Amino acid sequence: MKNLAPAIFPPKGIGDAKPSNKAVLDWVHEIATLAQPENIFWCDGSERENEFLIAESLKQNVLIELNEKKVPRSYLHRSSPNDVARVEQFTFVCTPTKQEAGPTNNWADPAETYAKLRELLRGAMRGRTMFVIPYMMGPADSPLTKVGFEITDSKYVVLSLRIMTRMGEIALKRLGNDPSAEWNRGVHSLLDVNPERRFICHFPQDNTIISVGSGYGGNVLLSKKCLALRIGSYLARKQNWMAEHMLILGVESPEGRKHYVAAAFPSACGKTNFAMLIPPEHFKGWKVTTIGDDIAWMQIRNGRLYAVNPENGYFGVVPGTSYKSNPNAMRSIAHDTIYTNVALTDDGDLWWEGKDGEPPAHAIDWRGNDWTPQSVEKAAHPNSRFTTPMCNNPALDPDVEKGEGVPISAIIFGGRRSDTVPLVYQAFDWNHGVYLGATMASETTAAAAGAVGRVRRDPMAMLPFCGYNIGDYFQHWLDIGKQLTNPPLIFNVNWFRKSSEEKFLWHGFGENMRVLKWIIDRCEGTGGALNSPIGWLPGPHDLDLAELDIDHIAVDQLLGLDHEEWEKEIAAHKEFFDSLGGVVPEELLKRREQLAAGFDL
Ligand code: GTP
Ligand code: SPV
Ligand code: MN
Repeated sequence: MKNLAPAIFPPKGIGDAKPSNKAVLDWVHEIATLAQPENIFWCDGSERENEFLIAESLKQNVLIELNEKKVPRSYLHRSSPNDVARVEQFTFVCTPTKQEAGPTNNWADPAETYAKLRELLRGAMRGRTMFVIPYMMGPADSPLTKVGFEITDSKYVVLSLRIMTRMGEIALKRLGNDPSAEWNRGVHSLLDVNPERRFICHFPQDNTIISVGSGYGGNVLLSKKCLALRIGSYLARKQNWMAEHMLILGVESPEGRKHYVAAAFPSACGKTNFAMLIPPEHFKGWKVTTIGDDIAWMQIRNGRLYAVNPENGYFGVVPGTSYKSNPNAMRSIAHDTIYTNVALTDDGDLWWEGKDGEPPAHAIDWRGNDWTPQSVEKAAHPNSRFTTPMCNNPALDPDVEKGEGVPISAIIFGGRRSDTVPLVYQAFDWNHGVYLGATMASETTAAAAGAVGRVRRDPMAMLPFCGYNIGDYFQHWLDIGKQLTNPPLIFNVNWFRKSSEEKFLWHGFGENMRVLKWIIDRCEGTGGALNSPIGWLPGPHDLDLAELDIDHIAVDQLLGLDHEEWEKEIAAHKEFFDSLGGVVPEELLKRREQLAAGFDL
């Protein structure tokens, strides 16, 4: 079998940034003894190191060169066709008891799992280089910030983490030399990229992650879903903060009043797009800025929730990204970006479904095969991704590095629902908002392996990311609410409702500003709304739809409640809660009864 990650031998001064914390050194020694790499490369995240690793990656075909004029300092990576998305069925939470992992996680016994993984890792890095990556999640001066180390045998992981996290010296400084300091241990090995030996395992009580057999984003960039969400949520409950699958955006009125909102949509349901929204012409003078596009860490300060983005870059969905749908993303990925699983054109540029302009007459598809517009196969994989530093984003919020975070005025939940769920509505209060989050559902997407388009409950968009018992997670939300004297208002949105002809009823993208504006109006106490059984709904005149090409029938369909659909929906809430086997807090069960009563059910 072809060696997937042959060793590299750096010149002097590269790959020798050995940290001094003894706990880290002992752990690296332990893993090296087990995996037996050819050599150890201590990463510092420097420009020189990066250039060296890019050159080596080009030589070994881990990266493919692009046209320097079209996409400066950017590269294409192709993952194995068997390895293109998160694998929820092979993702485990290994708490001492099954009950701690709860009904929504795959649980495995920690001792047995460590033993199994040790066998898989034994000698796994023979002939390969073992990279040790120190990284920091969160702004340099935030109390929420965490340090992690990732050991990996993948250069793609090193190059990506340099974009996605604050890597190198800054992390070592934050950690210091105290051997008992809190830090995350992450071990990754490609092994032979075989789906039968692919496991993403979390040991929350040890602050440890071990991932083997994959080379794809969310499975191997251990900073992201593994640390910032699964381990993060576990730590957050213990330490009384929140780790959420949320974008964070700033929205400023022409008068200069600014609010921040956080929004939880499931994977591939619009977070990056919403976080980079450009208001339409009609909203001249309004400005939307990005704090983060995927993950929010929030803490309580003076009775309010404050959020930071733990990440330093965006790992975003490529297909559908265009100057029409998301100009800020297009500008962000125009340079210094790693692309994964998109198509390569004959002139060294990139192509994907939904990009501006005409498709090329010929390209090489994401698998490396010839492609023409007549091909049945897609040019880019539906879950193809860009990895780009957040500093590339023209709409980056000036307070993104602020350690205390930004105050959150509203929390928005949302999913992909063809029917039932209106464009937007507001929860009656915090606990009702927790109910909205706990019962939200979405049609599945290509971000995870498996069927696409199937409606599934995805509480707070955290179903694949909550690192402990979902019942305790709901309770944590309720407990946080009790400590807030000035809680964010909570909303639910659905950009994806369809007409009977299966067409989206709502324009989406920049036009979502109209919904955001109503949300801000509600926060400021000025927006109108109608009381309904599901929450506060905007009347057709409460939303500013001026200069939008939409008829009143579509508006009625977007904002309407269909009694039969809601009867089914409420039954599905009950079925979901029942399926969790008695862990759902009483308060949420009560809210369901109230909702049913509102529909005379
Ligand atoms: P993850 O990175 O997987 O967490 O995804 P995400 O939530 O950031 O989703 P993203 O913004 O990347 O959007 C995913 C897909 O939904 C893309 O193909 C977008 O073009 C599409 N999309 C985003 N916003 C809208 C919208 O408002 N309306 C419609 N119809 N599609 C949208
Ligand atoms: C998601 O699936 O929600 C992502 C992409 O943000 S990944 O990092 O692969 O999880
Ligand atoms: Mn995500």
